[in-house]
Amino acid sequence: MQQMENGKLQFSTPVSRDRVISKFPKWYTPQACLQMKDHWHGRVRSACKDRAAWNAGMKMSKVVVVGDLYVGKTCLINRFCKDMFDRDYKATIGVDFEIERFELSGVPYTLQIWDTAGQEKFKCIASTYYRGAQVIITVFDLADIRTLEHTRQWLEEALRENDPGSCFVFLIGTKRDLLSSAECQRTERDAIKIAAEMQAEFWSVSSKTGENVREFFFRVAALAFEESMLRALEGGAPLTSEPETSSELTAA
Ligand SMILES: Nc1nc2c(ncn2[C@@H]2O[C@H](COP(=O)(O)OP(=O)(O)O)[C@@H](O)[C@H]2O)c(=O)[nH]1
Ligand SMILES: [Mg+2]
Repeated sequence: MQQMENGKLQFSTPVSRDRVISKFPKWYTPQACLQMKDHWHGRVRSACKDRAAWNAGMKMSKVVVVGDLYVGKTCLINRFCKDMFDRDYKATIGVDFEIERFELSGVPYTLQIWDTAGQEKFKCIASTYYRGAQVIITVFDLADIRTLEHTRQWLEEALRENDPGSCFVFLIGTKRDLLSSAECQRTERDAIKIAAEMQAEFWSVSSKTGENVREFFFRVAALAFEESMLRALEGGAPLTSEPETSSELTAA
């Protein structure tokens, strides 16, 4: 249930219980992760306790999903947003994004998750699709190594429409269920190297079985939320993901 009030989107229903994130979600592998701490930034922790502070913050992030046709982008979004897997799913023309509402450390937060609606077929996605993204999810098929090689180009294209350093980048290998564990390990090793080059966090998932899908999106929500809060608190200054200093920890 949502309605417009003073030009702002208002939600009249509470966030569903399975979207409540109380603990900072963990990375998939330490070899390719955006940051390794397992708790909220001290300033964010204190701000979360203060309603006035978080009311001033940004409460929505745009997430764009890119990658070759058929790698499983739509299935990934559907598994998380609708908890379904449909082998014959076809993107509905005209529907561009899903809205997912979370509650993190008691604070409401929304992800706007954009699907390409088939534009990637022509290897040419409209620039409005990328613009203003805080999170870029580059997707490849673990069972088709060429799609991994193409992720660099997809990322380059997405970054062209955004300020350098303003986006979180994820590299996602899908269809894990189709590979033996030996095959999976081999491909993951290659993917981790590319993720490091791209300064991306790597995850390996299956939308068919649901493996790691929820964990992955919780991680996306947590990192985007934390960064938005910090940006709001710091008045728009660019952020680093450096570890907290001891003074920040004691201040919390
Ligand atoms: N086995 C398996 N098949 C998948 C998985 N994810 C997607 N697929 C299949 O891959 C095909 C393309 O998926 P889709 O999400 O439409 O790809 P998109 O073009 O990147 O959006 C479909 O036939 C899906 O059923 C997965 O995790 N496991
Ligand atoms: Mg699709």
